[in-house]
Amino acid sequence: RKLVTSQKVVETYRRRMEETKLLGKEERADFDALFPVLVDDLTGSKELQDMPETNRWMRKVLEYNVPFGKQNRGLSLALAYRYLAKDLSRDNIQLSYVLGWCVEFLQAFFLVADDIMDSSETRRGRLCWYKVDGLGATAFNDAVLLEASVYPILKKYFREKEYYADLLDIFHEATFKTSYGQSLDTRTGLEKRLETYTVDRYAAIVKYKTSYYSFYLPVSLAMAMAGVRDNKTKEQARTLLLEMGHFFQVQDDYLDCFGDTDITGKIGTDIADCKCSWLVVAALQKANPAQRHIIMENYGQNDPEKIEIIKHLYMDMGIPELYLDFEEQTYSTINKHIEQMSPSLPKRLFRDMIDKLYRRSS
Ligand code: GPP
Ligand code: MG
Ligand code: MG
Ligand code: MG
Repeated sequence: RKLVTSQKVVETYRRRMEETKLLGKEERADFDALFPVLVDDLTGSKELQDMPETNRWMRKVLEYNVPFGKQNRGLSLALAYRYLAKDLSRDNIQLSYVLGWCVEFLQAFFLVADDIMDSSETRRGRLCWYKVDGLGATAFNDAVLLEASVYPILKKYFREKEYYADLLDIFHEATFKTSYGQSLDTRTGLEKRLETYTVDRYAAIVKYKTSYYSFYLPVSLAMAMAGVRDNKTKEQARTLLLEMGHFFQVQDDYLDCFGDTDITGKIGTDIADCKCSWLVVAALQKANPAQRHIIMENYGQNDPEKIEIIKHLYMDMGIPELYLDFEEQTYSTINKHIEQMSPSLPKRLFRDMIDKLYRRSS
């Protein structure tokens, strides 16, 4: 196993992240510049001045867990706002960045919690937060801190806006749906009943655990900010964004098994955790009795030899090729759906988003 926390790996990972980010370089610099401001907002409030050492802890939690990702969600929100807004003022652009960071805070909360549930080792090229300094279960409260960070920021920057209540609603709904998806994901993995690993079960898990918060949430927040009120328009965007989310999670599942850890920044855990991954669903669908037996005997156990057996079986069964086919076909279907969208929606936004995902390796 490679030493994933070495400086070189961290640098490779960060360079790769820089290359693959959405938005232009300058806009990204403005976006990045806001993060320390928000950290100061959260940890420097008058009210919490009697908690100096916890403010220092909070700073550490934020600085370790929030930046350093691809920031796809935060940046796609900013991009969406640019395409959707009728009057693009500097102030509103800044506000879209603030909102983008709020999505990144929520994402950091999900990831810290997800890594505990999935018994993962690394994230974004470094140790998972719960593995740092033996934090263990204490990291659960840090996940709560990250989620709770969203709301003081929303209050400070958006309280006076007519769309403030919409923002709160959208965040609450996305969190609720994501926890539903995560619940089905983790319980399916625990029960280990491979007969339940169907295409429908897979689609339900992914729609809830990933697509809502990763794709619908950022665009839906940008729509609220930009004053897009038409329900039909919102519904159309939602359908397409959930489709994109499905595409994204299939890629995530592929990379968990066949990705390069130096580039993804995380060591895969899906086989050991008996996850209802796209790969195992595909393999179960086309397995003959002997292959099914191999899956039954070896899937879902934290044993490097058994994990290797599953990986080899996937290769023997042509699952990576099946994945490449799926990626090509889905990419073209999604592009077709983008072209069919109503003219009231900015097609360029969706094209930019799907092009960032196509053939991704991180
Ligand atoms: C991705 O699953 C889903 C999430 C990160 C949502 C977590 C939701 C919670 C309510 C905690 P994954 O485990 O495949 O992601 P990764 O591969 O990045 O670990
Ligand atoms: Mg995980
Ligand atoms: Mg997970
Ligand atoms: Mg994964």
